[in-house]
Amino acid sequence: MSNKREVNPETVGMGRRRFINTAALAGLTVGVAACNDKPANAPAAAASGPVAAPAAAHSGGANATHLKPGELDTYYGLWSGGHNGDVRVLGLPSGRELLRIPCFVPDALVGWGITNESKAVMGTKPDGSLRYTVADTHHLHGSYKDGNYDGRYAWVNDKINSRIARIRLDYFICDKITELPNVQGFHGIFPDKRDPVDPAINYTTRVFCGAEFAIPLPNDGKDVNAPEKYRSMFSCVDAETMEMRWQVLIDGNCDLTATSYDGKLAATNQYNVENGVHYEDMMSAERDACLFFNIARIEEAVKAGKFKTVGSSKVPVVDGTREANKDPKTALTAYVSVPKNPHGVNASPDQKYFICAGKLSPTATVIELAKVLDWFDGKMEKVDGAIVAEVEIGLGPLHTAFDGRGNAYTTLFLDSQVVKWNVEAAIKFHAGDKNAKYVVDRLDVHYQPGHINATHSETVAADGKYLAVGCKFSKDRFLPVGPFHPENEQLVDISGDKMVLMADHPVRGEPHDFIIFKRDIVKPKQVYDLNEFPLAVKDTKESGVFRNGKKVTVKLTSQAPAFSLREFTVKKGDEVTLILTNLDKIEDLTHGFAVPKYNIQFVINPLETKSVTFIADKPGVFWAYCSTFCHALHLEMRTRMIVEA
Ligand code: CUK
Ligand code: CUA
Ligand code: CA
Repeated sequence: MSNKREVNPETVGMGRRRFINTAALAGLTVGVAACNDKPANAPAAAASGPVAAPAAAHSGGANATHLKPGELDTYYGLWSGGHNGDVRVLGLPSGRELLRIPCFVPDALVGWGITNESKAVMGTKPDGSLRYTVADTHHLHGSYKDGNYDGRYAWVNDKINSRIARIRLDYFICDKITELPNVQGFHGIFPDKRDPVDPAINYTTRVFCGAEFAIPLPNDGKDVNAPEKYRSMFSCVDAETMEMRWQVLIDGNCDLTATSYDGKLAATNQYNVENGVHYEDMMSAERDACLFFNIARIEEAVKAGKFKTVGSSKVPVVDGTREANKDPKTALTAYVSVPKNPHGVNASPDQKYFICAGKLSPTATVIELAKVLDWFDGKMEKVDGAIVAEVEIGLGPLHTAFDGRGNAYTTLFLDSQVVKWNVEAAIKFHAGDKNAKYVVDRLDVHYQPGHINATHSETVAADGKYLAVGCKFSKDRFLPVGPFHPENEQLVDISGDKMVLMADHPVRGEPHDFIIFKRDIVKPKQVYDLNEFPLAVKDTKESGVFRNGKKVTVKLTSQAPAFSLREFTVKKGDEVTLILTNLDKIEDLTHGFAVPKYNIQFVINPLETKSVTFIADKPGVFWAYCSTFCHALHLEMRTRMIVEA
């Protein structure tokens, strides 16, 4: 019997690969007719052949994905969780999920959104309830030092409510969230890699954020029916304080974001230079843009007071529109044209190029950063002179990764492939050398790939070992589980000339972007420091019930298998703040605290302190118990909360 899932041909009618291609192309209407042309260097079977035979399983050797019991992975992966609103930590090459880091939305396992500390990070309304309970994380990037990850922080966006979250990579927790003012659809995110002016600052101090949707500024109910007045902005957040530094008013929209290694440039691809409100309008122009920001000049303008503010926000907004930036010598922005509705923008590890994928155009556009700087210096007349290649690579190109050996790997959404192409060969081809074979290899993936990333891909340390591909559709690759399919994260060995598919991993929807780095980049702490927590109950003797009118503070500690208070009593109607410190300092000795009928549950790691505040509105006896298995007497680890009527 075959181990492969049976598929009823009647419900499919044709190869699934072809089916989705046809459907996707139909949805894109006539504007993408150009996409039907076969890419120049494409092998004959590439564009829309029948379902490909699965690649042979990768056998043995250093790159096997199967680790022996007890063996550790060699790489970490940080994955965005899409509209789960979380961040996931994977071990690679095994693909094992090690942790989910809650940031924007509540998480019942650890009590994120339940404890006072997490609510303070997430943001609350005046009544103390959470301001938002939904989020959509897409893009996640780590902090840099000397062009490589330094393992301090990662940042992730929330597209729904335009928030940026920071992850501390010492504890793998979210410690700050900032809501960007006056923007919607915050999508692309990228930290800078050094300061554009001060060479001593060779690490991340800013994070750039691209907003996709244009809105009236301010969005206060005026101009709602005047879409020609809607505008979008590019934002800069301080990496340390997480406060807004500045914003740039732009023409068109932002999508993804990239930064140069010298700190001088940031960019966003634009798919809506048309400022369209409907998709037909957004795809009416033949070319859109990659919009460059001159960081040093923007900050000089802010310093010189050449800015406005919008609505109640105090954040300086400089003018980055086309009209105001025609003179290269003073321009803050430069609009390099890129074919039809480009998607990603990615910085090559040789520090020279930004690459935009065409999406509705079967091309990749290579922009040389030195030439963009030449334009800003008045040394090049037309900014489009910075385009050094625009080559056909396949249908529906979205995102690009790098191997550090001069090759780029771009996902082809419509072709369900990854195309490996050589950047310098593409530049030669574009310059007229028609013998330059820039497409090196193609690999079928399953199916409809979006993001792609390789080990240390967007750093100077790109090592060309593994490539992960986020496939949006899994279709027949896993046991059926009803209509809602998992996605398929595929791992590819890129250490040789040919890409080799190594493994499929079902994932809960919907990861977008991710980064992969060597395990020695981070040194996670196994136990908290008591001093991280201002409320810490540092000694069991500090435990007790402390009353101040109707406000009651309950302080307790945990040490397996007991809480320091065997019971505690409050009165109906009291506002109770319960502070719990776990005084166990042994690695992996986590306790939990769950209170029946009061909707309280959180975990408490070694030497961690958490607090909750609630109204004791239900009289009775409530067995608060340890919810995390910690000890042979775990079930006995409880305390009685007595609420007197
Ligand atoms: S977008 Cu998801 S596949 Cu948000 Cu980076 Cu391209
Ligand atoms: Cu403490 Cu279970
Ligand atoms: Ca467009």
